[in-house]
Amino acid sequence: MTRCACNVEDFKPEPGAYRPQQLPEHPPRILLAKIGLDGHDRGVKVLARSFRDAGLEVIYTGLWQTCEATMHAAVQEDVDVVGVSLLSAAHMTIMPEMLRLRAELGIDHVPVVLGGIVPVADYPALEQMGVAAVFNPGSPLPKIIDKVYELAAGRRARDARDLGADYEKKDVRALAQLITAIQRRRPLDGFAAPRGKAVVVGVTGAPGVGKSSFIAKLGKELRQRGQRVAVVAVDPSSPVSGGALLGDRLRMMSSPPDRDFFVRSLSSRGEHDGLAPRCREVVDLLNGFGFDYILVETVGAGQADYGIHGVTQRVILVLMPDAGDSIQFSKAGLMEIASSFVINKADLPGADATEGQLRSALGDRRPVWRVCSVRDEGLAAVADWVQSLS
Ligand code: B12
Ligand SMILES: Nc1nc2c(ncn2[C@@H]2O[C@H](COP(=O)(O)OP(=O)(O)OP(=O)(O)O)[C@@H](O)[C@H]2O)c(=O)[nH]1
Ligand SMILES: [Mg+2]
Repeated sequence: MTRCACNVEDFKPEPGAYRPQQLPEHPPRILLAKIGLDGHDRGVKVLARSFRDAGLEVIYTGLWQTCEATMHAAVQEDVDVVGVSLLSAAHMTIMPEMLRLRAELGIDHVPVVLGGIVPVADYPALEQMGVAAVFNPGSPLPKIIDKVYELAAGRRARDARDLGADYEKKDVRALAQLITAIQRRRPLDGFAAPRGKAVVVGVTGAPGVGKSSFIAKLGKELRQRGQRVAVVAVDPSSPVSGGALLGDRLRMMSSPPDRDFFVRSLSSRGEHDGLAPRCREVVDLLNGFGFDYILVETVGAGQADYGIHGVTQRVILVLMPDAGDSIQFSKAGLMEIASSFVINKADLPGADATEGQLRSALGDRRPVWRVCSVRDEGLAAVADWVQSLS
């Protein structure tokens, strides 16, 4: 393998403390994408952190995405800006396809910006095809952040009555924009979601136990059974900047994209119950849209974070091997409100012991499953239980 020509050690990221002069009341949302085989994710990660510190909500979808999956994610997430990072010299192929899909999906109002290794000679052609801005490795972060804020500020919210009419026609863009309207506390002009009959299940557990990975695979299993699935995934927002790095979606990206697997990332925006503000209204909106199952992922939870109990019919508590012993499993709070337990990462040592201690501490009939989300193992039994709730 050829080594890179440049010295990586020379790179010193600028501190991410820059904030624009005037922060808007609600954080703008940007989706950051790495498309194709380009594995250079260092720059996009620096950006994600810097955007978060500058008060933006950042949805990072991870490496090796397709144009199609990225633009479908932009629709569901109702972002204000899409940012593409390309260091693979494929920009003159990928950007026209991104813009074609933007038009096809009816989200021409969303500016698409590009950053990475892009020869200046290509800038005019990119601008002409409709790319809103191009940034190269020399671009100062404050300049990038200001431009993103400027582009996001140019967006005009649609009239709630029009959105309501399109929602009733099952337009997924209207659903996504109504979620934003709810989150941003805009008046809905009398619009109310119809009653639905979805089963609403909460998924909670400590940070990093694999909640998102588990939801991705449970959702896949339910989709294979012909069920329509929506996910609300909450990640923490910064108490300092108000921004957030919304990383749950990264585990749930599917290619080709699936219209009946709707994922919406929300930030906690100062709520302390593991959920986002107005989470129940968001769930009602998804319910009225006709999903069969709605899965709500909390922020990485602690023992006293049981707000999810009030929003969902059942709660799955995700644990992992070596997560504690029978004393932890006997404590009050989260353990009490769980309807069932998933020991994820069952491929790791200690799953047997954790299951034994959990079962002995529970002493009741609540189900316990062992799952390995990364290997797609153990999901069928959980899906059977979820379906039995209908
Ligand atoms: C580090 C590095 C690597 C690392 C990547 C580690 C990682 N996880 O990212 C490793 C060693 C793995 C690597 C491998 C390769 N690399 Co390399 N790599 C680099 C190097 C030296 C630095 C990139 C970097 O991290 N910069 C620091 C970050 C912070 O900056 P940045 O990514 O440019 O991002 C900034 C801006 O561009 C901008 N930006 C970037 N994205 C976005 C997105 C938006 C929306 C916005 C607004 C702004 C923005 O803002 C960021 C912050 O300031 C560059 C050379 C260079 N000087 O750029 C070569 C370079 C990118 N690599 C190159 C090549 C060829 C390769 C390999 C093919 C080499 C090989 N034959 O194996 C492989 C391919 C790997 C793959 N799968 O894609 C070439 C690409 C040539 C081209 N495009 O024409 C370069 C340019 C080196 C060269 N001059 O030949 N590489
Ligand atoms: N070994 C192993 N790793 C897993 C498994 N499931 C998830 N992981 C890894 O665990 C890490 C965290 O996974 P996530 O799904 O993001 O965890 P999370 O609980 O949603 O994290 P937060 O939302 O940040 O609380 C990732 O690196 C996953 O790849 C599994 O079954 N086995
Ligand atoms: Mg998660």
